[in-house]
Amino acid sequence: MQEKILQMLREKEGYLSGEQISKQLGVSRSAIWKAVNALRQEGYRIDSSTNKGYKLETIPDILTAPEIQHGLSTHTMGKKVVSLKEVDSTNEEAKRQGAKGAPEGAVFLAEHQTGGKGRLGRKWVSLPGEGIWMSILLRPEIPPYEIPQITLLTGLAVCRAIRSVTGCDALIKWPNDIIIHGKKLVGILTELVAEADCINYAVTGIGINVNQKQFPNEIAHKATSLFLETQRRWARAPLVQKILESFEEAYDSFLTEVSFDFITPYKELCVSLGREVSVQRGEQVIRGRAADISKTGELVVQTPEGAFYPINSGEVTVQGIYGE
Ligand code: BTX
Repeated sequence: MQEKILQMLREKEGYLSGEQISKQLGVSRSAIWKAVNALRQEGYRIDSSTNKGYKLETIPDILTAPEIQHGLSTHTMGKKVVSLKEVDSTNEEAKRQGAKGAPEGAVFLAEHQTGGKGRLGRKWVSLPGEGIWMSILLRPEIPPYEIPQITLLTGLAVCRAIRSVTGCDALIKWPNDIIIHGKKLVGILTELVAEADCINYAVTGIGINVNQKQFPNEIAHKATSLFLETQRRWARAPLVQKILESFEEAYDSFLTEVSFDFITPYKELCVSLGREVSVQRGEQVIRGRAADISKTGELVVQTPEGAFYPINSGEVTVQGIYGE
């Protein structure tokens, strides 16, 4: 009922009378009062006047299902939204729910992650309220070896969404970081639950620094936020919506179009190309120039001797951009 009242208040420009709500929803005035107070607790500013009724004045910066789904134009992504105050990791939550049968496109968000994860066992700093910590559950019918392409595709979709909503010059550092002015704005972690030749489900986790004014010492030199880049706060729900829309478009094309080419636009936004890079591959370190990205998403490194190495995992350090 709370959601229905919120929807009615959104649609009404001025005041909406208690009588009208009561008639339309078939509920008592006191039930309406209770629901309005619950919405206020969530941060909605709702004015009430004895003669005129209720008026929605401001919407809080929260990542709840109603805020994300209001006006969302996707057909699958975000049709189920689970919004948590605190969780160990949204990727872990998505995997737990994936095991219980949660549908493709389910989105898991948290205000605070107590155990936010980066790649290779690293930590992702996910303090409360200022960022977007979200995971999307996917059930793609593709062989497991194609999953790295989903990571690249997510990077492209998120980068495009950030550029379109904020106008920032966000770029992609292969394979999965989004950076602005050489500092990390977004991290993406894709995880897979699969048998040898088929995927049970995949989870793509996206961490975006949005309104942080500062970072803990250990990452302050390499992390940035949209606030630090633009000197203004950003509402997070519209950004999540744009990401889901942009991701769905790319993901659908990837799954259905035989010759879908997302590598060309990816390359246009990829800051790693043309730079000197070094790649740790087991004991070996390959040094050279990032010459290209292959059709299947590998970074092609050309050594000074002229040899080409396609790299599909491992740690790449790009000169002039933070390393790990
Ligand atoms: P990564 O391994 O490329 O990056 C982790 C490294 O980035 C850390 O070692 C640290 O140096 C730096 N770092 C940590 N936190 C931040 C931050 N907030 N901003 C900038 N730099 C940072 C990237 O891993 C993948 C991160 C995915 C995070 C999402 S959040 C939602 C989902 N749930 C979850 O547990 N992980 C994903």
